[in-house]
Amino acid sequence: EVRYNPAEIEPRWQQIWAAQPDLYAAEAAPKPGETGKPKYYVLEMLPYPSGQLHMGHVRNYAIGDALARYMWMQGYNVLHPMGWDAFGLPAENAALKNNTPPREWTLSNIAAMKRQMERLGLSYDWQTEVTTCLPEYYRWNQWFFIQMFNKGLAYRRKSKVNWCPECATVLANEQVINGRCWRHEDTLVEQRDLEQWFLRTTNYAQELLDGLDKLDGWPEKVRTMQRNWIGRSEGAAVEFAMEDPATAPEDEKHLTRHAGTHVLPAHDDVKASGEKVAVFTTRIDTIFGATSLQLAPGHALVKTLTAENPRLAKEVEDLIEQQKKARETGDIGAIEKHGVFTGRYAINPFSNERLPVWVANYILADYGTGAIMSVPAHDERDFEFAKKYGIEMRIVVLPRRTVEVETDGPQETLLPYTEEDSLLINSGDFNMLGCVEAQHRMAAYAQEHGFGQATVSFRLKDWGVSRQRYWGTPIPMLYCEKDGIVPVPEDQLPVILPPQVEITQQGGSPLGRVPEFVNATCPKCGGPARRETDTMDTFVDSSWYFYRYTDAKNSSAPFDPAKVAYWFPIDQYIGGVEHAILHLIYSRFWTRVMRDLGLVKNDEPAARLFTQGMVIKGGAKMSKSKGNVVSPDDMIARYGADATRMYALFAAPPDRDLDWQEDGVAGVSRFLGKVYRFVMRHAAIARGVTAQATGSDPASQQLLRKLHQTIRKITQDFGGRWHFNTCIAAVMEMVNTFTAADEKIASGEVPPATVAVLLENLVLLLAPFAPYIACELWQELGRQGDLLRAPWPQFDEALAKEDELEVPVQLNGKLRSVVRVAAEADQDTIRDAALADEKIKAAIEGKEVVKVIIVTGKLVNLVVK
Ligand code: ANZ
Ligand code: ZN
Repeated sequence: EVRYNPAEIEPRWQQIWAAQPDLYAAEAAPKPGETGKPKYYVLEMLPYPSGQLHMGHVRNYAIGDALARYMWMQGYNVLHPMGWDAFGLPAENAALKNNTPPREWTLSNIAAMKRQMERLGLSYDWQTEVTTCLPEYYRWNQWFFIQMFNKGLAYRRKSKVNWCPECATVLANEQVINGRCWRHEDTLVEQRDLEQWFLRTTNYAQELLDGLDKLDGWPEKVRTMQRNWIGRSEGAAVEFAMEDPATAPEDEKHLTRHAGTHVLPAHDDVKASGEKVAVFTTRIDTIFGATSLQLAPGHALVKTLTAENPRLAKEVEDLIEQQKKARETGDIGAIEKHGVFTGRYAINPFSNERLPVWVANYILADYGTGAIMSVPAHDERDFEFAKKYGIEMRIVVLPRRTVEVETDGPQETLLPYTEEDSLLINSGDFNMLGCVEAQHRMAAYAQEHGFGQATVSFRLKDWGVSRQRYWGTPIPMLYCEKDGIVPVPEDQLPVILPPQVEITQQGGSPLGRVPEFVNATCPKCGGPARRETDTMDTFVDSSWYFYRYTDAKNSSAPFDPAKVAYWFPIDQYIGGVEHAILHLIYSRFWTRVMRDLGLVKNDEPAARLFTQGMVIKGGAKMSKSKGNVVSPDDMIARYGADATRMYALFAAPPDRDLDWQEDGVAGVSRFLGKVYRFVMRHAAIARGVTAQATGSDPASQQLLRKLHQTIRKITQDFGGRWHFNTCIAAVMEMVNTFTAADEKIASGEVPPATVAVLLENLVLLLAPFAPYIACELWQELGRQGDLLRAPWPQFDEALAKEDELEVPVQLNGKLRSVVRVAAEADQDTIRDAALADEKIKAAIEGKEVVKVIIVTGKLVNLVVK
């Protein structure tokens, strides 16, 4: 008998496919007035060209490929592209290690991985390939950067930034995970003061948040992660004037802790110093309960205060050190609280009281305003702090019941009392208001009097995009002594990354050591200018690459807006959940920037997002360090690409983690062998015969029923749950049913036209999952035309319907009726049918059914009293 030999079949089809460059090419958008096919853009996240695919890639692409093939067969015009996220640090590390230039290393990795993708039989249109490290692509990063600069969306500022000593570069906030580098799990990120370029993601914070509500094609967990990352808080900003220390009461003019624990009404002589401290609070309603102000150690005013006070300076140093440590261990929220009284007071604009001003390690410099009013009676953290330092607590909010009935109750035991469905007390004109109403009124009052207003605070920060690295897009900016920051004129783009750059481990941007690169001419004054030597974060590249696929060869614009208007939004995006915050927020931001530049009409890049589970081995994520990596090449060599991909879909539902087991791949390979032999055994019968379900004999009926049930299952799953594991299991079951009928097929008991139906459809159902064997068998069946565009089989409900059985129903052993149920009905269904039968209902009227005995498919006996 013939043997299934993927090592022979697969390379042959690779050659056939490679000779047809348009095989997977999308059709152009229909011209106005034409109605084309409906479009479908299916996209898998582009890989970093590390040198070889891992199983996570294989799984991701097997899902996308099955979907793309299915949608073609459903008659859609499908765009299914692939590209390379080709800038980034590993290329520089490899250059250091092997002395290969990053460009060569990257391009040869791309070639190797592309070969692997071809071997896997993935249906990409390589004519739209995008490689982000090539000037054809990155010049548009530069162009976008200049557009953003001109709109004030790209700006340069000195600030505290995250620095990974291992990467020797700055990282965006999104790239710091629990205080560590996203690339180096064990490397603590440091804070440095540097001049950096930022993109104003915060301009779109509200829109990015609101947009999530409409993204119902995205997993809820991703939307929740983004909501938390954006972190919107409604509250108020309130300005406190600093008291002029010269006017402070005599006995408080020394720095003691004790002095800083009490709140006193400001007396008439107290004057403001002119300095102001703004606080951000979500609970302005508790402002009469504020008993201190707390500044972050990094707050601007702290610098002024410590300048005059070395003892304070020393203590603040300690606080900074503690914050740094806490950041490193990951959880600054759980920091052990410490603080120091500054010796100064501020004036509460609502109560006209003097609040001691402290510096505390639990206040962050980069959230809100970097300063808070501390309300120990109503905030957990403030409570803990005040208890430690003996700072006064003041109750200004209490449960309605307590306020209205038991005013003299033991209120202290309630503290900290943080509920908001309560009433204000001890709050001047605002007494007896509910908290929420008080928040509105007090914010309005602050605004009226010019010392505050309602505001919204976001956790999201602007995106720091400067990287002190070589292998990235040069930032297209010039520094002129006369004209300051000047963008490179657009007709001088791209600013080419110089090929010969010495990469060393020493600090500073490698481009800074290339004088030919650095020294430039100012386009405004013609004088000498210095080029920016930082490069862009590689997440810039991936923020818009999927737009470029629609028009990858355009040399005069990033893309033609008409093409993007046709293809966008992406209908289905598939990738790893690890990008939920990074790439998926940046690309939502970039889309909005492009929209506001008039380039795209869509607000969101992708209508639907699917995040597949991880591939694990022996319970752990596959990784070099764990030594449990299974190479796709090995699997392909041993079992073929079809079996490898099909196993990746079969072993688990696609959203769950998949435990890779080689036995399983072997099992799928055996199944494909069984399919191959079955089809080859009967191919001669079907060849030259038009498929038509003519057989009305029971054998044909049973086979057709199984076929149509399987078509129905797979069709429904593609449209909904994507449980490809159960789809493939259903095909396996169907093949078992078919092979059990081998003799009836061979003997002609099943008519040839019906055999043709079975074989043809079996091949069609396999096509999205195992394209090589499907193409091979399609040819063996003598079917002409491209399997890729063959219509997906339709299921016929009538044919799929199970046969019915007649089941006799007895009462106390005597036959009383017969009911019809589906052949495979379960016991409950059969019992319900018996009890619902009219004759039976009449016969048991007024009696009690004490027992129901069912012999499945044969008999029901009701025992009645
Ligand atoms: C007074 C107050 C009283 C507060 C009260 C809360 C309860 P979210 O929801 O996270 O936005 N806060 C403000 N800026 C801070 C900073 N830079 N570092 C640490 N804490 C800061 O939290 C806002 C609340 O967190 C603010 O409201 C402030 O404390 C604190 F009964 O102000 B609240
Ligand atoms: Zn100039």
